[in-house]
Amino acid sequence: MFGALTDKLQNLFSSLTGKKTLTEDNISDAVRQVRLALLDADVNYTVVSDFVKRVKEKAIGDAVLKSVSPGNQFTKLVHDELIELMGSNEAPLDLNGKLSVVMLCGLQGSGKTTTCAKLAAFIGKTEKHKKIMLAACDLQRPAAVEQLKKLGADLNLPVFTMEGEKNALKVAKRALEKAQAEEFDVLIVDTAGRLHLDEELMKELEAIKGALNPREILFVANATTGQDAVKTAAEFDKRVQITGTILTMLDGNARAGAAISIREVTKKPLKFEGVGEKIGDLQIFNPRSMADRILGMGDIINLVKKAQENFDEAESAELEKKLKKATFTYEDYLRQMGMVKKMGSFKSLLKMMPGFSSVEGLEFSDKEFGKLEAMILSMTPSERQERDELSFSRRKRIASGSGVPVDDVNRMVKGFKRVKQLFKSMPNMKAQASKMGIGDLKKQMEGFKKWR
Ligand SMILES: Nc1nc2c(ncn2[C@@H]2O[C@H](COP(=O)(O)OP(=O)(O)O)[C@@H](O)[C@H]2O)c(=O)[nH]1
Ligand SMILES: [Mg+2]
Repeated sequence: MFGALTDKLQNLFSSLTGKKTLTEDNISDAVRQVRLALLDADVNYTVVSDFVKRVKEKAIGDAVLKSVSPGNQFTKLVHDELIELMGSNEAPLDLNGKLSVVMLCGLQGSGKTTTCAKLAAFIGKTEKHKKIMLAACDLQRPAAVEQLKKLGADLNLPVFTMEGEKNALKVAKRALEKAQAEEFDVLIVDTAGRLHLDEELMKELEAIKGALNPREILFVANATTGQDAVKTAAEFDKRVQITGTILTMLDGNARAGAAISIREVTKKPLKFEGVGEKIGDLQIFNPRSMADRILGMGDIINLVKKAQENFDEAESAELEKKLKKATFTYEDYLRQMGMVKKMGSFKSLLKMMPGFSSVEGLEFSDKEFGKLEAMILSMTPSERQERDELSFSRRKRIASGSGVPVDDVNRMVKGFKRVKQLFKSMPNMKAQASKMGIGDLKKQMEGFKKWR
């Protein structure tokens, strides 16, 4: 995600691994390199200076206590400090009002309108009982109202608009009245993009805030703009006192600058991150997960979360038990692959992890899944339970039964064995995720690597 910064830090850490102890000299050198790498990644200057000062003090303090594996020690230090800088914990939305107004603001094109819809979908999923309405208060761009209307229609949620109205404040007030009258729980308000220098539009935003008294005023920041996003966030905060930030475009050429400095500069939490154009591409901002990604340690937390969302809990627990006892059958494999397919391509998930940028043979299209299903259904019950060795003649029979070449059957058998092996060598992912430190993370990686 943050290519250059991640590479530089990883090189630095591995160069420290060769050292016997952390001395004041090599600490100074390492800290200098961290400083340059962060500045290069467009992290705010003051934030960088304070950061490296803290890292240095702690590294020197640490060195006296224990002089083992300086590389790991230093990596852990930087990792911990990054987490702290980004807020330590997840910051949940405040939706505790009778009617909670959530207002989004920011520059043009930062992702506000899309994020309104993503947020609505997120709240709809996590707090199913809540009645949600969207309000289209961007009247600067004619297409903006249509855009929100379409997104709302896709989500089956009402979008408040006033055709022909030019005054955003009026629309905001009416939206609030309607939401109150109809007892909505959440009103998500889209606003026009504006520069903090545009006095008239900033006054409009203040007026909307005054009328709606939002519980959340979220600044939407495009992460590819680095420090510019941070400066703008601070300006918006001065005018309307934001309650948090949502970073968008983290799937693109994002620079780490915004993620690392925005909380420290505004003193307001990072609440969500946008990682794509689709409605589901929004996740809670997790400082530990972000630190992992910045340091190139893969994104285990989000991987596990995504897996949990899409895997049937009971069914996977059952499969896991079977795998441990080695009674995993081809039928289980088929079910497993069905879940993997639901989860999206396994490959894109594995890509979030270090050393996995090029995993082959893990993608499942509907067509491939159909083939897999046909092959497994062409097997006899005892073949499916691995009670019969799959000899060449059996494979040929399965191939003709399912209308595929024998090669495909061979590949399917190999896939089955691989998955069986993978899950045997993998510790229980769910239990691990919550209490994972760097050491555990590495162990987990080893599990995956062995399989590869
Ligand atoms: N890749 C990517 N695109 C995004 C993300 N969020 C929004 N977009 C896209 O960015 C463009 C501008 O978004 P929009 O919501 O209209 O921005 P607004 O002007 O702030 O309302 C649209 O094409 C969105 O699909 C994101 O997290 N990742
Ligand atoms: Mg918009």
